[in-house]
Amino acid sequence: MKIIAAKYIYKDSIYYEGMGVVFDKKIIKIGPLDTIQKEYPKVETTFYGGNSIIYPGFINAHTHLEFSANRAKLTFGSFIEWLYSVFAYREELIAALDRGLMQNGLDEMAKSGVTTIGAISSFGADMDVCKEAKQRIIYFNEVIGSNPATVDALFSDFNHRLNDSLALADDRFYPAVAIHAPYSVHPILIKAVLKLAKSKQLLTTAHFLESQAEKEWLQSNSGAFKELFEKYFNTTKAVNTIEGFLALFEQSPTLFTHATQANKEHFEYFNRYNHSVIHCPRSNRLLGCGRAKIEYANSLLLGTDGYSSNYSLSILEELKAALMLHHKANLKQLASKLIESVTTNASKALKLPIGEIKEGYFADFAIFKLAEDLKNSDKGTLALHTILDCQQTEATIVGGEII
Ligand code: MCF
Ligand code: FE
Repeated sequence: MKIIAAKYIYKDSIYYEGMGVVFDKKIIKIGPLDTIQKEYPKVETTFYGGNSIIYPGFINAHTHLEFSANRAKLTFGSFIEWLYSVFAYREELIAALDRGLMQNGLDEMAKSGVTTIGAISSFGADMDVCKEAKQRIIYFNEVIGSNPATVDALFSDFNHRLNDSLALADDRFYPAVAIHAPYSVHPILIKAVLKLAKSKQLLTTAHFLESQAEKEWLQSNSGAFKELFEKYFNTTKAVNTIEGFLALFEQSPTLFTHATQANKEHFEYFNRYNHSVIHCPRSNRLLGCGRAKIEYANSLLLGTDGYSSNYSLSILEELKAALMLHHKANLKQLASKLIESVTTNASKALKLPIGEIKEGYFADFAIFKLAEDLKNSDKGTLALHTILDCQQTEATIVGGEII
């Protein structure tokens, strides 16, 4: 058992002073430090100092560890050019992948305060490293394929990977399901996979309306995707419409990633069906996809995406980028909302006892020290200064242990 204390503790979106937390693998009690110390006199206290903040461990809801070998092979700047480069270099990137590269990504996330990771697995090459990771992993087995002739084979391959991951499930490793995107997965495959996910109560995620080209293809079978689909898949027609795709998810609250081309009505639809949006601002910028209208999302989460479309997996860098991208938003309010996107909102959307400092929840913490104590104690700026000033944690704790 341990006690930790700091100048501030972030709980229920409020920065409390003078509090301590008692925990072992899970959080046992939160309360005024002196009361807690009297109640647990034999338990040692670590106090992190004057300008420290204890947050629940941050959640990076979307990354692709299997693309960790990419630095400059994939083309940035335009989504369609990026997609062509994925087709050209996918094999090379997978061949260059090793445990060390994926572990570096996990370590980079840990330093930035990430204690739970949504890992999209396209091939299953990241299963071992995720299983042995120090953080908690939501392991999203991806299904992809738009050719109806291959649906059975693809489902069987997906099912195999899913079952392998289900055999490893525990409170650090949560198997789940990723449907790649509306342009790349046949509705028959989507239905089969969602049915399975529902029966096993697995979380679901999907890339959605990431680029202008994707939207054009889904709406009118035209635009830059047309040539690509003709060339690689010998087809001139999208397998889903936007509305048809979304309708498949009505019974399955889902985490939709990107949504840069989603309009107000799409966001209202997400809100109505308890879907969440995972925002990946750096990936969106680097692939030329534009700005997601996050102001319309009720449940907003944040993701770094992978090295396939980013230059680091630090969630602190992602928070900074989000703060800069949405330049019309009120600065302090946006900062608070972004901190919620990596804590409370993710907690609710993932339906796990994480992302909040709450009795009975996992003892996962991200502890930061601000560059300077905020003399005027304007708590409205604590979220902002966490994002601006912090490059890494003082300590990252998962299941009660420093990682
Ligand atoms: O999120 C980014 C951009 N959008 C879509 N897919 C991916 C991203 N990073 C990696 N991917 C993967 C995806 O999971 O690349 C493949 C899929 O396996 C691209 S689709 C041919
Ligand atoms: Fe992605």
